[in-house]
Amino acid sequence: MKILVTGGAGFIGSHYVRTLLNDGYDGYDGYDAPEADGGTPDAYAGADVTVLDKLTYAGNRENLPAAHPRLTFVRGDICDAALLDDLLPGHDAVVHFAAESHVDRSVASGAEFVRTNVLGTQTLLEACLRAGVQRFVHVSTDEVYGSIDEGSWTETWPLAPNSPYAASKASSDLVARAYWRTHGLNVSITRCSNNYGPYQHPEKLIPLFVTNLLEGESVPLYGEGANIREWLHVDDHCRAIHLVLNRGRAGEIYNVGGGNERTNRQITEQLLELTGSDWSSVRRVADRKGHDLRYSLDESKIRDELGYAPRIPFEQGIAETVAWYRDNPGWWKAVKSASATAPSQPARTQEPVA
Ligand code: NAD
Ligand code: TDX
Repeated sequence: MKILVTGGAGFIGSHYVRTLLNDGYDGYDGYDAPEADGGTPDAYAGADVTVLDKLTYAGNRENLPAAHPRLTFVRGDICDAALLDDLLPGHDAVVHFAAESHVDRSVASGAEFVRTNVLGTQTLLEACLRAGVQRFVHVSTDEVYGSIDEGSWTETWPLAPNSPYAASKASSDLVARAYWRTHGLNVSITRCSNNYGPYQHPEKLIPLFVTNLLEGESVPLYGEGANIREWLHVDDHCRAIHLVLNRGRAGEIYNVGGGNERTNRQITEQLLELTGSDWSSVRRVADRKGHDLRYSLDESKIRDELGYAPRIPFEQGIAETVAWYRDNPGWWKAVKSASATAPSQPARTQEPVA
């Protein structure tokens, strides 16, 4: 088997690739397979992995092994149809993480979000048809549903995205579904809540706050800090994606939540405690434009149909995450200084196979 992973040098994609290369999904350890399924083994165990990543400010080659006998790393753009036509033949599956992912950046400028997230996804889907790729998992987000004051979204909820980021993701979900409905491409879509864990870019709430606090700097809390997010460890998200890759049905959408709803004030309080800081380090700043109040997913479909259950309790995961940033200052200091200076560099190069 051969899997192409787009965006595999980013936060979630690199976690997925590292786990694949470490044979971390074999047998779905930790999951209750549905009885009818009899605990189907991982069809992609031992697969070769091609990572296609543009290495924007958010991508980092150091998030992946420098060399591995089953890894091929290609620097390139999912909008580059000629590159995709070269690369895709021979791949059995595509797991599509590549995206512009930061809401605040989309508020400042939305063009790159539409280009990569919408046009890039469509270019990739079209190339998959040409190459005869058999399976496609499109990684999406809970933000496509908008904001919900009470209750939780099921997969049939209407899409009402509020930020340019969320709108571009909702558009790409619809395009992905259309390639299933029109062309019969075997596409499944996952919609996950907020992830946290190691190797997350320090522009996002948790790594920004942790790294600032570790450096003795203040942290910018938007508005009243009353906005609610549902947090899931990146490892649980990736396990859900791999489960959907193996067992998800064509044309179906699977929410991936976790049930850990927290206000941003609660998250801040916890990070202050874990870093030995106090509220004097917190700066109240102007709210994000169009700031969604609350996200909450109903994930009974993936639990009931695929036997998924997250396995990292939030208190444990957040403590381990803070410890990881404390232990790896070299990683985030380099990322912080690079993203302060370097623009995105589109380029295409392929590394030799190890
Ligand atoms: P990220 O920003 O850390 O990584 C994105 C990766 O995509 C980077 O490596 C970047 O270089 C690459 N990329 C960007 N544009 C590209 C292009 N045109 N061609 C090829 N590669 C390109 O993002 P992340 O947090 O790892 O998110 C991964 C996916 O998961 C995204 O699709 C995002 O919408 C989705 N998601 C994220 C979260 C979250 O909490 N972070 C939650 C739900 C869903
Ligand atoms: O400095 C900050 N201060 C602050 O109060 C930042 C960066 C964020 N926040 C708030 C805004 C949100 O309510 O924290 C919350 C989380 O913010 P982000 O980390 O930017 O995440 P969010 O906007 O919720 O989007 C994330 O989850 C869904 C990911 O970035 C998306 O890619 C994913 O789809």
